[in-house]
Amino acid sequence: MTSPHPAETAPAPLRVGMIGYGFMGAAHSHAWRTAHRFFDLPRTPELRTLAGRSPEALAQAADRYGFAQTTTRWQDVVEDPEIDVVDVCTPGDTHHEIALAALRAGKHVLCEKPLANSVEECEELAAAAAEARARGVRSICGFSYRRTPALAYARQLVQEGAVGEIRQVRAQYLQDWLSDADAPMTWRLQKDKAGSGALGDIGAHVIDLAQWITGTDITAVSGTLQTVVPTRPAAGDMQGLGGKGDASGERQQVTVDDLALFTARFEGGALGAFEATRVAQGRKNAMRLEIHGAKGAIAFDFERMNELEVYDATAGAGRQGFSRVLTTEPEHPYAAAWWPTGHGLGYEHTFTHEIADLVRAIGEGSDPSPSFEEALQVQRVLAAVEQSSHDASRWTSLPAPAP
Ligand code: 4PW
Repeated sequence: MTSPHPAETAPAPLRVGMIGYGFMGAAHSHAWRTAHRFFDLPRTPELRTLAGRSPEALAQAADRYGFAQTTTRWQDVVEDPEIDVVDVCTPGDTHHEIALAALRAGKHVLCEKPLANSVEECEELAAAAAEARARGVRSICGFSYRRTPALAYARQLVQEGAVGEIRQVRAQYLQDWLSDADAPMTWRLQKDKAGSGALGDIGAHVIDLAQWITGTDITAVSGTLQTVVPTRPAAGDMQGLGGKGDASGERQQVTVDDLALFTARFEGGALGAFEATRVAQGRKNAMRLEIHGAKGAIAFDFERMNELEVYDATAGAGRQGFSRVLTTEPEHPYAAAWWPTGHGLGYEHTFTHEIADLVRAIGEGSDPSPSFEEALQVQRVLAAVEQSSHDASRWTSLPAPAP
Protein backbone atom coordinates (compact mmCIF):
# COMPACT_ATOMS: atom_id res chain seq x y z
CA MET A 1 0.00 0.00 0.00
CA THR A 2 1.40 3.42 -0.88
CA SER A 3 1.16 6.22 1.64
CA PRO A 4 -0.96 9.20 0.60
CA HIS A 5 0.76 12.14 -1.05
CA PRO A 6 1.51 14.81 1.61
CA ALA A 7 -0.59 17.38 -0.27
CA GLU A 8 -3.68 15.18 0.20
CA THR A 9 -3.26 14.98 3.97
CA ALA A 10 -1.78 18.36 4.90
CA PRO A 11 -4.24 20.57 6.81
CA ALA A 12 -5.43 23.68 4.95
CA PRO A 13 -3.14 26.68 5.40
CA LEU A 14 -4.07 29.51 7.74
CA ARG A 15 -2.72 32.64 6.13
CA VAL A 16 -1.33 35.18 8.56
CA GLY A 17 -0.93 38.92 8.10
CA MET A 18 1.05 40.64 10.83
CA ILE A 19 1.19 44.36 11.57
CA GLY A 20 4.38 45.40 13.37
CA TYR A 21 7.74 43.71 13.44
CA GLY A 22 9.43 44.73 16.73
CA PHE A 23 9.85 42.60 19.85
CA MET A 24 6.32 41.16 19.67
CA GLY A 25 6.56 40.68 15.90
CA ALA A 26 9.62 38.51 16.47
CA ALA A 27 7.98 36.53 19.28
CA HIS A 28 4.71 35.98 17.39
CA SER A 29 6.28 35.04 14.07
CA HIS A 30 8.49 32.48 15.82
CA ALA A 31 5.33 31.05 17.37
CA TRP A 32 3.41 31.00 14.06
CA ARG A 33 6.32 29.13 12.44
CA THR A 34 6.70 26.64 15.28
CA ALA A 35 3.25 25.79 16.67
CA HIS A 36 2.21 23.19 14.07
CA ARG A 37 5.56 21.43 14.32
CA PHE A 38 4.94 20.51 17.98
CA PHE A 39 1.15 20.52 18.30
CA ASP A 40 -1.38 18.72 16.09
CA LEU A 41 -3.29 21.59 14.58
CA PRO A 42 -6.26 21.62 12.20
CA ARG A 43 -4.65 24.30 9.99
CA THR A 44 -1.04 25.03 9.11
CA PRO A 45 -0.04 28.68 9.69
CA GLU A 46 1.56 30.37 6.70
CA LEU A 47 3.35 33.69 7.12
CA ARG A 48 1.84 35.63 4.24
CA THR A 49 2.24 39.42 4.70
CA LEU A 50 4.18 41.62 7.12
CA ALA A 51 3.16 45.29 7.42
CA GLY A 52 5.18 48.12 8.91
CA ARG A 53 6.20 51.72 8.40
CA SER A 54 9.87 51.68 7.47
CA PRO A 55 10.42 49.82 4.16
CA GLU A 56 14.03 48.86 4.82
CA ALA A 57 13.55 47.52 8.34
CA LEU A 58 10.35 45.85 7.17
CA ALA A 59 12.12 43.99 4.35
CA GLN A 60 14.81 42.79 6.75
CA ALA A 61 12.25 41.64 9.30
CA ALA A 62 10.15 39.83 6.67
CA ASP A 63 13.24 38.02 5.48
CA ARG A 64 14.33 37.06 8.99
CA TYR A 65 10.88 36.03 10.20
CA GLY A 66 9.88 34.21 7.00
CA PHE A 67 7.06 36.34 5.54
CA ALA A 68 6.35 36.00 1.82
CA GLN A 69 5.60 39.67 1.20
CA THR A 70 5.50 43.13 2.80
CA THR A 71 3.44 46.28 2.70
CA THR A 72 3.77 49.69 4.31
CA ARG A 73 -0.06 50.00 4.49
CA TRP A 74 -1.70 47.88 7.23
CA GLN A 75 -4.97 48.31 5.33
CA ASP A 76 -3.54 46.05 2.59
CA VAL A 77 -3.42 43.19 5.11
CA VAL A 78 -6.93 43.78 6.40
CA GLU A 79 -8.41 44.09 2.91
CA ASP A 80 -6.57 41.09 1.42
CA PRO A 81 -9.06 38.23 0.77
CA GLU A 82 -6.12 35.83 0.96
CA ILE A 83 -5.46 36.64 4.64
CA ASP A 84 -7.28 34.61 7.32
CA VAL A 85 -5.79 36.02 10.54
CA VAL A 86 -4.59 39.52 11.38
CA ASP A 87 -1.98 39.64 14.14
CA VAL A 88 -1.65 43.12 15.69
CA CYS A 89 1.85 43.64 17.16
CA THR A 90 1.99 47.45 17.10
CA PRO A 91 2.01 49.94 20.02
CA GLY A 92 -1.33 50.34 21.81
CA ASP A 93 -2.44 53.57 20.11
CA THR A 94 -3.05 51.70 16.83
CA HIS A 95 -4.76 48.57 18.18
CA HIS A 96 -8.28 49.97 18.14
CA GLU A 97 -8.28 51.11 14.53
CA ILE A 98 -6.52 48.05 13.11
CA ALA A 99 -8.32 45.37 15.13
CA LEU A 100 -11.71 46.96 14.50
CA ALA A 101 -11.11 47.09 10.74
CA ALA A 102 -9.86 43.49 10.75
CA LEU A 103 -12.89 42.17 12.65
CA ARG A 104 -15.25 44.06 10.35
CA ALA A 105 -13.43 42.55 7.35
CA GLY A 106 -14.12 39.08 8.78
CA LYS A 107 -10.53 38.27 9.81
CA HIS A 108 -9.68 36.33 12.95
CA VAL A 109 -7.70 38.69 15.19
CA LEU A 110 -4.85 38.25 17.65
CA CYS A 111 -4.23 41.62 19.29
CA GLU A 112 -1.33 42.34 21.64
CA LYS A 113 -2.02 43.58 25.16
CA PRO A 114 -3.28 45.84 26.53
CA LEU A 115 -6.17 45.54 24.07
CA ALA A 116 -6.24 49.33 23.49
CA ASN A 117 -5.40 52.56 25.27
CA SER A 118 -8.77 53.41 26.84
CA VAL A 119 -11.86 51.72 28.24
CA GLU A 120 -13.98 53.28 25.48
CA GLU A 121 -11.78 51.80 22.74
CA CYS A 122 -11.81 48.41 24.46
CA GLU A 123 -15.60 48.52 24.80
CA GLU A 124 -15.92 49.12 21.09
CA LEU A 125 -13.52 46.29 20.32
CA ALA A 126 -15.32 43.90 22.66
CA ALA A 127 -18.65 44.75 21.01
CA ALA A 128 -17.15 44.25 17.54
CA ALA A 129 -15.65 40.92 18.62
CA ALA A 130 -19.03 39.74 19.94
CA GLU A 131 -20.70 40.73 16.70
CA ALA A 132 -17.95 39.04 14.63
CA ARG A 133 -18.18 35.89 16.77
CA ALA A 134 -21.72 35.43 15.50
CA ARG A 135 -20.18 35.26 12.00
CA GLY A 136 -17.60 32.65 13.08
CA VAL A 137 -14.77 35.16 13.49
CA ARG A 138 -12.43 34.43 16.45
CA SER A 139 -10.49 36.96 18.52
CA ILE A 140 -7.95 36.75 21.30
CA CYS A 141 -5.90 39.26 23.30
CA GLY A 142 -2.21 38.45 23.77
CA PHE A 143 -1.90 37.92 27.53
CA SER A 144 0.67 35.29 26.68
CA TYR A 145 1.78 34.43 30.23
CA ARG A 146 -1.44 32.48 30.72
CA ARG A 147 0.25 29.84 28.57
CA THR A 148 3.21 29.37 30.90
CA PRO A 149 2.75 25.72 31.93
CA ALA A 150 3.27 26.53 35.64
CA LEU A 151 0.63 29.27 35.56
CA ALA A 152 -1.89 27.20 33.58
CA TYR A 153 -1.29 24.48 36.17
CA ALA A 154 -1.71 27.00 38.99
CA ARG A 155 -5.12 27.89 37.62
CA GLN A 156 -6.06 24.20 37.45
CA LEU A 157 -5.05 23.69 41.08
CA VAL A 158 -6.86 26.78 42.32
CA GLN A 159 -10.00 25.94 40.34
CA GLU A 160 -9.93 22.38 41.74
CA GLY A 161 -9.98 23.91 45.22
CA ALA A 162 -6.40 22.99 46.17
CA VAL A 163 -5.88 26.26 48.09
CA GLY A 164 -9.46 26.50 49.32
CA GLU A 165 -11.25 29.81 49.68
CA ILE A 166 -8.92 32.53 48.42
CA ARG A 167 -8.04 35.17 50.99
CA GLN A 168 -5.05 37.03 49.64
CA VAL A 169 -3.35 37.66 46.29
CA ARG A 170 0.14 39.10 45.95
CA ALA A 171 1.04 40.03 42.38
CA GLN A 172 4.25 41.70 41.28
CA TYR A 173 5.83 42.39 37.93
CA LEU A 174 9.34 43.67 38.55
CA GLN A 175 11.78 44.82 35.86
CA ASP A 176 14.77 47.18 35.99
CA TRP A 177 15.42 48.32 32.43
CA LEU A 178 14.45 51.92 33.27
CA SER A 179 16.65 52.17 36.38
CA ASP A 180 19.35 53.98 34.42
CA ALA A 181 18.22 57.62 34.22
CA ASP A 182 19.90 57.80 30.81
CA ALA A 183 18.01 54.93 29.21
CA PRO A 184 16.59 56.41 26.00
CA MET A 185 13.04 57.57 25.22
CA THR A 186 10.89 54.92 23.50
CA TRP A 187 7.21 54.58 22.63
CA ARG A 188 6.68 52.65 25.88
CA LEU A 189 7.38 55.91 27.76
CA GLN A 190 4.86 58.01 25.83
CA LYS A 191 1.26 58.11 27.03
CA ASP A 192 -0.20 58.88 23.60
CA LYS A 193 1.38 55.69 22.22
CA ALA A 194 1.42 53.25 25.14
CA GLY A 195 -1.62 54.43 27.13
CA SER A 196 0.25 54.05 30.42
CA GLY A 197 3.66 52.90 31.65
CA ALA A 198 4.57 50.00 33.92
CA LEU A 199 0.89 49.84 34.86
CA GLY A 200 -0.45 48.87 31.43
CA ASP A 201 2.66 47.31 29.94
CA ILE A 202 3.41 44.79 32.66
CA GLY A 203 0.85 45.41 35.43
CA ALA A 204 -1.83 44.37 32.91
CA HIS A 205 -0.30 40.88 32.78
CA VAL A 206 -0.53 40.27 36.52
CA ILE A 207 -4.03 41.76 36.66
CA ASP A 208 -5.12 39.34 33.94
CA LEU A 209 -3.39 36.40 35.62
CA ALA A 210 -4.75 37.15 39.09
CA GLN A 211 -8.31 37.35 37.76
CA TRP A 212 -7.89 34.29 35.54
CA ILE A 213 -6.27 32.05 38.14
CA THR A 214 -8.67 32.98 40.93
CA GLY A 215 -11.65 32.98 38.55
CA THR A 216 -12.83 36.26 40.09
CA ASP A 217 -12.83 39.83 38.85
CA ILE A 218 -11.35 42.81 40.64
CA THR A 219 -14.15 45.11 41.81
CA ALA A 220 -12.31 48.04 43.45
CA VAL A 221 -8.78 49.42 43.63
CA SER A 222 -6.73 52.05 45.38
CA GLY A 223 -3.48 52.95 43.70
CA THR A 224 -0.52 55.23 43.22
CA LEU A 225 1.54 55.85 40.10
CA GLN A 226 4.97 57.43 40.06
CA THR A 227 7.30 58.61 37.31
CA VAL A 228 10.70 58.12 38.91
CA VAL A 229 12.76 59.52 36.02
CA PRO A 230 10.77 62.37 34.44
CA THR A 231 12.97 63.02 31.39
CA ARG A 232 15.03 60.77 29.13
CA PRO A 233 17.57 61.30 26.35
CA ALA A 234 15.75 61.54 23.05
CA ALA A 235 17.98 59.03 21.30
CA GLY A 236 20.71 56.53 21.92
CA ASP A 237 21.67 52.89 21.55
CA MET A 238 18.72 50.61 22.09
CA GLN A 239 19.42 47.31 23.78
CA GLY A 240 16.47 45.05 24.42
CA LEU A 241 13.69 47.21 25.83
CA GLY A 242 16.02 49.98 27.06
CA GLY A 243 19.66 50.71 26.47
CA LYS A 244 21.85 53.78 26.80
CA GLY A 245 20.70 57.19 25.62
CA ASP A 246 22.98 59.94 24.39
CA ALA A 247 23.33 61.88 27.67
CA SER A 248 24.77 64.92 25.91
CA GLY A 249 21.65 65.29 23.76
CA GLU A 250 18.28 66.86 24.42
CA ARG A 251 16.03 65.18 27.00
CA GLN A 252 12.34 64.48 26.48
CA GLN A 253 9.44 64.35 28.91
CA VAL A 254 8.33 60.92 30.08
CA THR A 255 4.52 60.97 30.17
CA VAL A 256 3.81 57.62 31.85
CA ASP A 257 4.49 55.93 35.19
CA ASP A 258 7.66 53.95 35.90
CA LEU A 259 6.17 52.46 39.02
CA ALA A 260 2.60 51.46 39.90
CA LEU A 261 1.36 50.16 43.25
CA PHE A 262 -2.22 49.32 44.12
CA THR A 263 -4.43 47.30 46.39
CA ALA A 264 -7.49 45.52 45.03
CA ARG A 265 -10.65 43.82 46.18
CA PHE A 266 -11.80 40.71 44.32
CA GLU A 267 -15.44 39.77 43.88
CA GLY A 268 -14.91 36.65 46.02
CA GLY A 269 -13.82 38.84 48.96
CA ALA A 270 -10.04 38.37 48.65
CA LEU A 271 -7.67 41.33 48.95
CA GLY A 272 -4.79 41.82 46.55
CA ALA A 273 -1.53 43.79 46.61
CA PHE A 274 -0.16 44.64 43.16
CA GLU A 275 3.16 46.10 42.11
CA ALA A 276 4.39 46.88 38.59
CA THR A 277 7.76 48.51 38.17
CA ARG A 278 10.49 49.01 35.61
CA VAL A 279 12.92 50.54 38.12
CA ALA A 280 13.41 47.56 40.47
CA GLN A 281 17.20 47.20 40.24
CA GLY A 282 18.22 43.57 39.94
CA ARG A 283 14.82 42.21 38.94
CA LYS A 284 14.86 41.42 35.23
CA ASN A 285 11.53 39.79 34.51
CA ALA A 286 10.31 38.83 37.96
CA MET A 287 6.64 38.29 37.34
CA ARG A 288 5.50 36.87 40.65
CA LEU A 289 2.20 35.65 41.97
CA GLU A 290 1.25 34.26 45.34
CA ILE A 291 -2.23 33.13 46.18
CA HIS A 292 -3.09 32.26 49.77
CA GLY A 293 -6.26 30.37 50.56
CA ALA A 294 -7.81 28.68 53.57
CA LYS A 295 -6.26 25.29 52.67
CA GLY A 296 -2.96 26.20 51.09
CA ALA A 297 -1.06 28.49 48.79
CA ILE A 298 0.75 28.67 45.46
CA ALA A 299 3.72 30.83 44.50
CA PHE A 300 5.35 31.52 41.13
CA ASP A 301 8.20 33.63 39.78
CA PHE A 302 8.76 33.91 36.02
CA GLU A 303 12.53 34.08 36.59
CA ARG A 304 12.06 30.39 37.51
CA MET A 305 9.29 29.77 35.03
CA ASN A 306 9.46 25.97 35.03
CA GLU A 307 8.60 25.74 38.72
CA LEU A 308 5.48 26.20 40.80
CA GLU A 309 5.60 26.26 44.59
CA VAL A 310 2.64 24.56 46.21
CA TYR A 311 1.78 24.59 49.93
CA ASP A 312 -0.73 22.17 51.37
CA ALA A 313 -1.91 23.29 54.80
CA THR A 314 -3.77 20.01 55.25
CA ALA A 315 -0.53 18.00 55.24
CA GLY A 316 0.38 16.37 58.55
CA ALA A 317 1.98 18.42 61.31
CA GLY A 318 5.73 18.63 60.82
CA ARG A 319 5.39 17.89 57.10
CA GLN A 320 4.11 21.24 55.95
CA GLY A 321 6.15 23.47 53.67
CA PHE A 322 6.16 24.74 50.09
CA SER A 323 7.01 21.97 47.66
CA ARG A 324 8.72 22.85 44.40
CA VAL A 325 6.83 21.25 41.51
CA LEU A 326 8.80 21.09 38.29
CA THR A 327 6.09 21.78 35.70
CA THR A 328 7.91 20.02 32.87
CA GLU A 329 6.06 16.71 33.12
CA PRO A 330 3.52 15.26 30.68
CA GLU A 331 0.79 15.85 33.29
CA HIS A 332 1.34 19.62 33.12
CA PRO A 333 -0.37 21.86 30.57
CA TYR A 334 1.46 22.05 27.20
CA ALA A 335 4.57 20.22 28.48
CA ALA A 336 3.91 16.86 26.79
CA ALA A 337 4.27 18.42 23.34
CA TRP A 338 7.92 19.33 24.04
CA TRP A 339 10.88 17.65 25.66
CA PRO A 340 11.46 14.60 27.86
CA THR A 341 10.77 14.85 31.57
CA GLY A 342 12.62 17.61 33.44
CA HIS A 343 13.63 19.62 30.37
CA GLY A 344 12.41 23.19 30.67
CA LEU A 345 10.72 25.71 28.42
CA GLY A 346 11.36 29.44 27.84
CA TYR A 347 9.60 32.78 27.26
CA GLU A 348 9.00 32.04 23.57
CA HIS A 349 7.00 28.89 24.32
CA THR A 350 4.21 30.95 25.90
CA PHE A 351 3.57 32.52 22.48
CA THR A 352 3.76 29.17 20.69
CA HIS A 353 1.10 27.83 23.06
CA GLU A 354 -1.03 30.93 22.47
CA ILE A 355 -0.89 30.41 18.71
CA ALA A 356 -1.55 26.66 19.03
CA ASP A 357 -4.67 27.36 21.13
CA LEU A 358 -5.84 30.03 18.70
CA VAL A 359 -5.39 27.82 15.62
CA ARG A 360 -7.23 24.99 17.38
CA ALA A 361 -10.09 27.33 18.29
CA ILE A 362 -10.31 28.55 14.69
CA GLY A 363 -10.37 24.95 13.44
CA GLU A 364 -12.94 23.81 16.00
CA GLY A 365 -15.09 26.94 15.79
CA SER A 366 -14.70 27.61 19.52
CA ASP A 367 -13.80 30.84 21.31
CA PRO A 368 -10.22 31.26 22.49
CA SER A 369 -9.38 33.00 25.74
CA PRO A 370 -8.54 35.73 26.78
CA SER A 371 -11.46 37.17 24.86
CA PHE A 372 -11.71 40.87 24.09
CA GLU A 373 -14.33 41.04 26.87
CA GLU A 374 -11.77 39.71 29.37
CA ALA A 375 -9.23 42.23 28.06
CA LEU A 376 -11.82 44.99 28.54
CA GLN A 377 -12.13 43.99 32.22
CA VAL A 378 -8.32 44.33 32.56
CA GLN A 379 -8.55 47.78 30.97
CA ARG A 380 -11.25 48.78 33.47
CA VAL A 381 -8.87 47.88 36.29
CA LEU A 382 -6.04 49.90 34.68
CA ALA A 383 -8.33 52.92 34.30
CA ALA A 384 -9.54 52.62 37.89
CA VAL A 385 -5.97 52.51 39.22
CA GLU A 386 -5.12 55.58 37.18
CA GLN A 387 -8.19 57.42 38.41
CA SER A 388 -7.46 56.45 41.99
CA SER A 389 -3.87 57.68 41.69
CA HIS A 390 -5.15 61.19 40.89
CA ASP A 391 -7.07 61.34 44.16
CA ALA A 392 -4.66 62.80 46.74
CA SER A 393 -7.28 62.51 49.50
CA ARG A 394 -6.51 58.78 49.77
CA TRP A 395 -3.24 59.61 51.50
CA THR A 396 -3.31 60.23 55.21
CA SER A 397 -0.43 62.46 56.26
CA LEU A 398 1.24 61.86 59.56
CA PRO A 399 1.79 64.73 61.95
CA ALA A 400 5.20 66.31 61.47
CA PRO A 401 7.72 64.88 63.95
CA ALA A 402 8.37 67.09 66.95
CA PRO A 403 11.53 69.21 66.40
O1 4PW B 1 4.37 42.18 27.52
C1 4PW B 1 5.55 42.53 28.14
C2 4PW B 1 6.22 43.70 27.54
O2 4PW B 1 5.54 44.70 26.96
C3 4PW B 1 6.59 41.46 28.19
O3 4PW B 1 6.32 40.19 28.39
C4 4PW B 1 7.81 41.96 28.95
O4 4PW B 1 7.64 43.28 29.41
C5 4PW B 1 8.80 42.18 27.93
O5 4PW B 1 8.48 43.48 27.42
C6 4PW B 1 7.50 44.05 28.25
